[in-house]
Amino acid sequence: MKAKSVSRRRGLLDFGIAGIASAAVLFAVAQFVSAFFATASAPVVAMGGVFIDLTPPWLKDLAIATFGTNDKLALFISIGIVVLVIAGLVGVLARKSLAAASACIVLLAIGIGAAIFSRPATGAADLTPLAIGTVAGLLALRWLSALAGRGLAPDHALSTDPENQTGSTRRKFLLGAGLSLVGAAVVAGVGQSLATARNVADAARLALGLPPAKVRVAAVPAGAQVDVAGMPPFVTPNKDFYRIDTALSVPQINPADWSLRVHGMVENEFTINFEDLLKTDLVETYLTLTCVSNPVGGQLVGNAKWLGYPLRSILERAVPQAGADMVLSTSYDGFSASTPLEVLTDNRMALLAVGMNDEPLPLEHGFPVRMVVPGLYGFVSATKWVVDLEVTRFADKAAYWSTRGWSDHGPIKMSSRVDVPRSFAKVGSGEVVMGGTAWSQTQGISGVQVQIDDGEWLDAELGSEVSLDTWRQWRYVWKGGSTGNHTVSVRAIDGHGTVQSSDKADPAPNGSSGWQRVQFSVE
Ligand SMILES: Nc1nc2c(c(=O)[nH]1)N[C@H]1C(S)=C(S)[C@@H](COP(=O)(O)O)O[C@H]1N2
Ligand SMILES: [Mo]
Repeated sequence: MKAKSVSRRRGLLDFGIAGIASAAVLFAVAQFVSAFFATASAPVVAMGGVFIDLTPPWLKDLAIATFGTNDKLALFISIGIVVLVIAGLVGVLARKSLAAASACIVLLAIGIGAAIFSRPATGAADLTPLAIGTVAGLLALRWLSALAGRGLAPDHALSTDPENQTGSTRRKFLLGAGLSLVGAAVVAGVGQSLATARNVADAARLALGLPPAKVRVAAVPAGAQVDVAGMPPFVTPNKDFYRIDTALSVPQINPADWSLRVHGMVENEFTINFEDLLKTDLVETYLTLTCVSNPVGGQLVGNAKWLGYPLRSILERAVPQAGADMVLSTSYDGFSASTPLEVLTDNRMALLAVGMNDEPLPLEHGFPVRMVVPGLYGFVSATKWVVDLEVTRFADKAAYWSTRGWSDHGPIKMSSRVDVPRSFAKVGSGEVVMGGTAWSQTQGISGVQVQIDDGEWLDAELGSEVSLDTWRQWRYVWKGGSTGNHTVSVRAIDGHGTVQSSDKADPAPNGSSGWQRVQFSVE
């Protein structure tokens, strides 16, 4: 009686393991084959993409608030856990009926296939990796459940001597399951390197030499960087530049295949390819990008030197029709942004950018071409991997985030940040040199004030201004205070004398506001 229940529990466990190992085989084989197809042909990438697109705004905020820019890793781990549970259950089902379990796998595969097919930039051929993976997974399940079933003496058994037979057959099962898992890991790993090696975009980017700008921007004056230890650099290096997007796998676009279609409410529809874009009069500009999800005091803001062609010139060539008030830009992977036509045609330096800090755009920042627009949050303006510009009306079209509860307009709210001291820093007694950053793109920053504890607001020194579209650093030397806890608050004043709003607002739906207050202690 007791022996029987132990063997039953072990049977369930083994079949659960068989299910999980088979799923590992399925996903690994599909991942491997996907190296030869669109990136979204990999089941995990496609499922994650669908999940992101269906994520309600509150969950997206929560994910960014909790995991920051690790939100994608968190998503992959969650998908892994769900797959693990389902695979275990399917394995257990195989104990009763292999046919039923196989049917379940086929049904789940059809669901995943629908996810792959629904992704932008995939076609029917991109179902091949999943199909091959599914066949491998079904074979693995058949094999492993046969091995697991043999271990199930006496109730399932071929054997007459339960003790001996179950011992050696179980070892065979565990060996088979282990082999499947290790094999899956190896296949997935090789597939990953293969995909990297076959990344044509990466190779093309390395080989690309960008032409120099016709209009160069002056070098950043030394005074833009204030003399405070621990300040972020005035120009954010590409590798440190924040990255926010809905793309689970970075789109790989060969510039030779890239083109931008300009159409909609225009007199002259046209398409421009990369070669012709590089022949235009390129200009350089420093511009500070900001994400609408940036909380007060947050790090989703970065400043770079961009090289590109003015969007104003693109639109002059297209000639927008009367009544149009928006440009809907769409990326290769289906993201879209709604930018007021006015903002793209006034005299601010909105660019179709090809270069970032004297290099071609990094792949994850939009290679080969993206938009950057002074004064607007990225979600309504900074489309990476841009391939389509439709001149239209706000009344007729809505962009990616606007259909998910975010605003359809997104001017950046003036903000300021304390970079030094960091929250809960311990400082020595005596002078404390503080510093931070403030931005109000298109208006500029004319002042920054700090408040220590509940004291008066005092003017900070400002780093040199590089342009109205870039952030400005500040510095304040505090004479020091008594041992114990203190706070420093900061607020900015823009080029028109307007003081940064103290109203506290969360990022959704159109950007955070309020004054940052940092706690630190004097030791
Ligand atoms: N294709 C694409 N472009 C996109 C996004 C995206 O999800 N997909 N996100 C936008 C958002 S919300 C921001 S804040 C900026 C961030 O640009 P970065 O990753 O280069 O910093 O890109 C914008 N462009
Ligand atoms: Mo953003």
